Amino acid sequence: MPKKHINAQPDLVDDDGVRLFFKPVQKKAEKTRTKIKRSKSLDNNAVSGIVVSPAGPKWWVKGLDASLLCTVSGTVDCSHTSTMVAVGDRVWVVPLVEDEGADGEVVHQNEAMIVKVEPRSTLLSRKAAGKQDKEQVLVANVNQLCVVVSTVMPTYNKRLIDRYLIAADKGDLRPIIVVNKTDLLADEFQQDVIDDFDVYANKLGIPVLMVSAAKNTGIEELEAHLTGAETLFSGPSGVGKSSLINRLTKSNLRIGDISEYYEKGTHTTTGALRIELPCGGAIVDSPGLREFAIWDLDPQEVQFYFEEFIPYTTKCRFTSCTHTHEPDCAVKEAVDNGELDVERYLSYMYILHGNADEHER
Ligand SMILES: Nc1nc2c(ncn2[C@@H]2O[C@H](COP(=O)(O)OP(=O)(O)O)[C@@H](O)[C@H]2O)c(=O)[nH]1
Ligand SMILES: [Mg+2]
Ligand SMILES: [Zn+2]
Repeated sequence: MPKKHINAQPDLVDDDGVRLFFKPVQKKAEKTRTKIKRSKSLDNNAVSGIVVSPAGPKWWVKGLDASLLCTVSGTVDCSHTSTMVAVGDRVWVVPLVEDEGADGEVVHQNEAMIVKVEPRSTLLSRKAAGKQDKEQVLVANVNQLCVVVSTVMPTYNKRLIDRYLIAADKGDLRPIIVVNKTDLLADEFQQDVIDDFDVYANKLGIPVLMVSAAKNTGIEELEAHLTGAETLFSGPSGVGKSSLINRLTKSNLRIGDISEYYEKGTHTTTGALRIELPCGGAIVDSPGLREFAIWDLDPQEVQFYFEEFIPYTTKCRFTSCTHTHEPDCAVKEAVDNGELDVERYLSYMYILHGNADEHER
């Protein structure tokens, strides 16, 4: 199975305003604000913490006994090259002492400077918004991806689900599919939706949970899947991610108006937020990912992410078969006779041809 590549060309400033360590020559003024220095010995005052959310150009870091507002400047010890700091990163910070210096600048007690970012065990990235061909790390060190969709309002989109599943596979994240708003579906249609997810639950072995945040059903089963894990909640906006997280964590995230809030322009960042679960583990909430493009995927690789195709791909007449137009293609035959799911094949075609489905956002 092909794995993630994180060898993106670093740029001066990434989308969240984090200063990276390579600089284009034409921007000399920005030089040396942040330097990377490997394996430098840690400051005696450094404390460890986890990055919880962005705060403009700064970051909230949760230490053992306090939350600290952290800047990334000066010298940072860090081994990765794309997006220096992301939500979920394990970091070391040096608290800033109350400054009585000549410039009279007062530094608040809850402020600190990130001096080291630990290597990431996993990461989920996307192509940065806009034209630039650049990787943006959305979240680090999660080990599950919970794809949240809803039965209706909005109706789930399988093209998008399959894209998320590829992202999970690339990032080594265990996938879970949550279908929320079952309360909006008449009883006689519940089974139809369950059948529609049969390929995921029974062919691919992915947990598919039917839940309702409004009616509080299925929440305990969901909780059992989340306990002790670091789980990213992803999915289109409006499906009920925040509502579910509020149910699970007794927190008070804003419901309904989050995406509107982000679209108003005051907050253009994709601000993820890590929230600890009372039962152990944590959830990372992320606003709807508008341009969820799969980073760094070669057309020849796409078929390997559709693992149920693999027993058939070896039976195609041509070893280089793309399973699109070739004669004697075992994958197409299996789709025609119902052995392979036609919707999964459709997703394969969309992704292979680089088409984002109009409706998937
Ligand atoms: N009927 C129904 N509405 C829900 C459910 N979960 C969330 N909602 C509503 O869906 C809208 C979007 O919810 P929100 O949690 O903000 O979705 P998010 O954008 O994915 O975080 C709000 O109006 C919620 O009240 C549910 O299980 N059933
Ligand atoms: Mg939300
Ligand atoms: Zn083929």
